[in-house]
Amino acid sequence: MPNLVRMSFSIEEPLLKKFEKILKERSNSNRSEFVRDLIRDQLVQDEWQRNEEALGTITLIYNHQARQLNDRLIEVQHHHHDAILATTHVHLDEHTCAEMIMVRGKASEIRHIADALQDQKGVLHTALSMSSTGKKLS
Ligand code: NI
Repeated sequence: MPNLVRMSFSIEEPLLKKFEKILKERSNSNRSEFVRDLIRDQLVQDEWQRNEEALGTITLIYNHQARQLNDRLIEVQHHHHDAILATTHVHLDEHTCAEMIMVRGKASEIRHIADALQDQKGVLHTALSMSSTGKKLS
């Protein structure tokens, strides 16, 4: 564990009130932990902007009865087999599927995979959760 260093900063009172309101709404948070989380969020955004190695989770919602959609989705994933770490498939109802695909690679490749999956006809919704390999977060 690195040494902890205390710091202080100035902030406008109305903004401080908003900050304290946010903290109150989060049940398990203190000021220091909140600021650390904000800094790490920014570091992750920077990793994505600089197109570094990142971790992403792509969530797909689709109707499995759409023409050859399963085959097309699997084809895209096989094309990027080196980057795809794991896939979880959940049957939401009689027709609707949810698939969560965990991807590790350059940020641009993760975005490309998400776009290629979203472009398949029959995909109802795609969400990309942008996270980090964690190497630079401590
Ligand atoms: Ni299914």
